[in-house]
Amino acid sequence: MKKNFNKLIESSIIKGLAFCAFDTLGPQPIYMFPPPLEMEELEIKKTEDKADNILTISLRDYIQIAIKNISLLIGDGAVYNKEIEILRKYQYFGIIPFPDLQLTSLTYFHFIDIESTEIPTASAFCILIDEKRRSFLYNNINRLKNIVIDFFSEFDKKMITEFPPQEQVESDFNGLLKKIITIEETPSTPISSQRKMKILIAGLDNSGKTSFLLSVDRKFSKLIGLSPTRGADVSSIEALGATIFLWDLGGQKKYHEKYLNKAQIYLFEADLLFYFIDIRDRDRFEESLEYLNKMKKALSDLEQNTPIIYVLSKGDSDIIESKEIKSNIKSITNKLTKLSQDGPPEIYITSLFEIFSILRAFSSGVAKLSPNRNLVEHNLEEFSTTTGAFLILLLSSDGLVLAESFRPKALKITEMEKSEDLLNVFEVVAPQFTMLFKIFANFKATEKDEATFKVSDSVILFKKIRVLNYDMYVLFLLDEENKKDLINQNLQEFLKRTQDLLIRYIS
Ligand SMILES: Nc1nc2c(ncn2[C@@H]2O[C@H](COP(=O)(O)OP(=O)(O)OP(=O)(O)O)[C@@H](O)[C@H]2O)c(=O)[nH]1
Ligand SMILES: [Mg+2]
Repeated sequence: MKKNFNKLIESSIIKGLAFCAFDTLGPQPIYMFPPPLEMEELEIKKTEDKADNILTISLRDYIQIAIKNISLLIGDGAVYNKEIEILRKYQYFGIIPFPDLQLTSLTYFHFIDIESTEIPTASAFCILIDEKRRSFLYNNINRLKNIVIDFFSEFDKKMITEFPPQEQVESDFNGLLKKIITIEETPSTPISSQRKMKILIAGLDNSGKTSFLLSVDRKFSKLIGLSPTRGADVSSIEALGATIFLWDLGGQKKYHEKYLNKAQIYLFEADLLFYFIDIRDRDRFEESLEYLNKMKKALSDLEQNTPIIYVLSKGDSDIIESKEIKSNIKSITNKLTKLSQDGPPEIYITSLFEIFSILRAFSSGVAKLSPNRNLVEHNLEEFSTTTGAFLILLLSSDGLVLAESFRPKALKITEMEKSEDLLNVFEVVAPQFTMLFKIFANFKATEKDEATFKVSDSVILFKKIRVLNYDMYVLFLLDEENKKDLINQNLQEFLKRTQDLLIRYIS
C-alpha cells in the first residue's frame, strides 16, 4: 500500500498530503503521506543523490505544519465564541508558505464533527508542493477546491467516531491524489514559475476605462487629451507580487464583434472583468447592458466563470449627491442586480478626481483573485471581536485594500447611512471611504508608526506595520480611544499569525 502512494506521488507535481486536526494534544498531524521519516533515515536520504520527488520530512516538520495551519483557523480562540452552526459552515482555503521546508501548501480549513467532543474540531488539510512550483496551485485553484470539498464531504463521515488509522484511509487519499493528477495532465495554464493574471477592462466607448487604468498606474500626466482606444490595448503592472496583464478593450461599437467572435483570444482565461458604465450617461444604459450580456454569454460559452466588478465611472463629488445621479445609480444597480445570478453584484462608484475611489475598486478586484483574502478577513473579523473595532482595513503602502472587516455599526458612527436606499451599501459607496483615505495619505506623510484622528464621534487609529520587507498599514475605526490599548496588546500576535497569508497574498 505504502508503495502505491509513493509511486503515485513520484509521478506528480504534488510532494505530499497532510491532514491535521486540533486533537486533545493541540494541533497534530493525523494523516501524513508520505509518512514521516525517522531522523536516521533523513540523514541517509540527505546524502543520497535522489532524483525522486518524494518528500523527506520528519514528524517534527509535520507537527510544525499542523501548528501553523491550525492556528490560522482558530486564531486567538475567539472563534469558539461563535455558534456551533456557524463553525460548521466555515470553509476556507489558503496558500501558506513553509520556507524552512521549501514548501508551499494549499490548505483547506474546516471544522469536523466528532462524536466524543462537544464543539466541532478544527482541521486543516494541506496539499504540499515545492515552493518554486506553487503557481500550479494558483492557476488551478478552482478545480483543486472542488476536488477537495467533494472529498471531505464524504471523508468527514469516516471520522465521526474517531480518526481511523492511516492504513485504513490510504486508499481514500490515493483516490484524491489521482484526481489531482488529472488536473496536472490537463492544466488550465502551462505550469510556469510566476503567476500571471489577466484582467479585462470593458464597457462602452467613453466610459472612462483608459483613464481608470492610467490612474491606477498613477500616470496622471497622460490623462490630458486622451483619445479613444483603438482595439485592445494590453499592458502589464506589477502589484502585490504578481504580474497583472490588463486588457483595455476599446469600447467603440466597431470593435465589439471582434472581441466576441474571437473570444478565444480576447476573453480566454480572463481572471476578472471590470465592466465600466458611465453613470452620467443614462441614455446609454440599455446599450451598455446589451453589450454586457453578450460579453457574459461569450464568457460562459468558454465555460469561464469570470467574476465581474462593475465600475460606475465619473461619479465626481460635485454631482454624486444630485437627484439625477442618485436616481441613475439606483436604476443601474437594480438592473445589474436582476442580471446577476450568483449573489448581489459588486459595484463601485469611481471618480478620476478621487484617486482612492479608483484604487479601492481596483484592489477589491485584485483581492478577489487572492485565495488568502477570505482567511485574512476571517482573522480580521476575530480581531475586531477581540478588540471592539468597528472597521479594520489592511492597506498596502500604495493604498490597495488587501482586506477589510466591518460591523454594521461602522456605518452608523461614520454616518455612512446616507445611501441606505441602495443595496449592498458598503460596496457601493465610495465617497465616505475617500475621507478615510485622505486621512491615510496624511498619516503616511508623517512617517510615524502610529497616529489617531478624531472624526465626529469616532476615532481612527492608523498603524504602520512591517511584514517581511513590505510596509503595510492597518486602519481601525473605534468609538473610544481607550480601545487602542487592547489593539496594541493583540496586534503582534495577530500579525504573527497572518503574515504568511499576506506574503502569499497573490504570488
Ligand atoms: N468628470 C470625469 N470625467 C471622466 C472620468 N473618467 C473619465 N472621464 C473622461 O471621460 C472621457 C473618456 O475617457 P476614456 O478613459 O478615454 O474612456 P474609454 O472608456 O477608455 O473609451 P474608449 O477607449 O473609447 O473605449 C475622457 O474625456 C475622460 O477625461 C471621471 O471620473 N470624471
Ligand atoms: Mg480607452
